[in-house]
Amino acid sequence: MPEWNLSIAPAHVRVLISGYQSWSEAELRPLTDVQAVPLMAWRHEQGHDPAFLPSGEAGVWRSHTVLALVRPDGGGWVGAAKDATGSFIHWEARAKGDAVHVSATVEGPDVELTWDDTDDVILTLERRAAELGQNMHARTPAPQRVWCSWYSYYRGVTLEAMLENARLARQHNLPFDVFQLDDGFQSDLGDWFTASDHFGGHARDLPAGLNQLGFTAGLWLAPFLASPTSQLFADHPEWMLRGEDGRPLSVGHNWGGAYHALDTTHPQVLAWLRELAATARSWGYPYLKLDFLYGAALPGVRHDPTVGRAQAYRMGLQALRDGAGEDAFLLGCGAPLAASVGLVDAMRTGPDVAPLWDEDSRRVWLGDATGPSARNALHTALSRWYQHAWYQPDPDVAICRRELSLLTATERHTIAAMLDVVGGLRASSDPIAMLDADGLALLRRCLEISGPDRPTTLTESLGGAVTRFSRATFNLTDSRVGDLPAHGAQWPL
Ligand code: 9PG
Repeated sequence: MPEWNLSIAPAHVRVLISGYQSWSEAELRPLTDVQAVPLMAWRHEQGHDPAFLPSGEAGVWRSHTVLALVRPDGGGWVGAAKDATGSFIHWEARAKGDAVHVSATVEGPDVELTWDDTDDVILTLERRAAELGQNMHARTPAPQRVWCSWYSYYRGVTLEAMLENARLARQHNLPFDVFQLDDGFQSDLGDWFTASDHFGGHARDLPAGLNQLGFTAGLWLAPFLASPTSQLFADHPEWMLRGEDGRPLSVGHNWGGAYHALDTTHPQVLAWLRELAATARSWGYPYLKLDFLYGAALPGVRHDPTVGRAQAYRMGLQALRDGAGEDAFLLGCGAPLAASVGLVDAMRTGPDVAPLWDEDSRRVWLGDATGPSARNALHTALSRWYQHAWYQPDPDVAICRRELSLLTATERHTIAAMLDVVGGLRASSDPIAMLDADGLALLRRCLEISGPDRPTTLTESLGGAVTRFSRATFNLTDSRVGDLPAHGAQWPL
């Protein structure tokens, strides 16, 4: 296990970490702070890597794939991996008296790690991230502007609501590329080919109407999951990831209960995944949002015990890519980040946005900042700015509506600024009919493509994240700082 001892007082060091998967926190914090870990055990497998959790301790910070330590002069140390195709790379920084101790472990086949002592942490981290991207043949698609059904219709989405929003978007000449149907069209988790009762049709009935209006059709799938009530599980219990007792593991908690994960080392599972992606493609969906992907990488007993977790994950994702086709656009979500590079076009780089700023009770009292809120989404997506070298970052949707939302005008503006700074995929979920003139103007601004911005400093932060960029400054704290209101951004509209 590579280790480094740095003779620097921990009180002078900031740490920049990136959590395991899309929804896990990324942060820029004083090293002496506590790295929060959720109190509820089921959040460990749904928001983090249960095999390498956040420490829960003061002065101990864990990070996946990359780690940076920042000195007061802006220099510091950057740890990174050259490749993450079949391995998970775990970094830990630990305050020890007057020194900082760093260690790295590789789960899976050995990979080359890099450790830089640098006078410019920002640049060094960007260079090392770019190197990993090149080594893993990161995909560099054109930026997509996406309307997604989730954040206003949630599971109640209907075929007619999709078409109605697409018609209105066309009438208003809104520059969307993709209309993406999210969770709710399917009869059960795993039963993707049969429609839910409320959807009012079948997913295959939608693309033609969207195409006529000039939009590409997108579809959400959670391809590595199966609900205990699904036909998929009833037909193929042997396809599931198992516990030591030989029984299918029950993991996570969503859709009203726990669910199972597919064992992607099983050849029949890989064949099914190829067929699933190819079928969605044949229905007219060249854009797929592949969600809850962490399921294939959970610890468990696999059909082929010689295959590690990261490798098993990659095999499952490769099967989806093979089925969808080389030219399909794949957006990963709830996904181990670095292990996806080269197979996905875009990746969610933070928790879900919600039409509210923060949920203190869950974040502060339960130690869980992986839940849906504007604050959590901003905090994490901004702190992963360098990952544009790995995939097109998707920091989640803008919210421009005033109705059905607790966000203030300041907070809506801050989300828009974040989308500009991250410079990746643009998405919105607002029912178009709900947008007044101001809402439409803000949405148009949010859909303006820009390249990724760079931080100006990592030695200070307004709220525990990377908050100072060349094009905008963010105040993620709950108090005014100078001219910047709480939750505000200095960013010219
Ligand atoms: C559909 C949604 C949307 C959304 C995704 C994902 O940790 N969790 O419990 C958790 C549940 C749902 C969730 C994210 C995290 O949302 O990010 O865009 O597609 O699924 O069900």
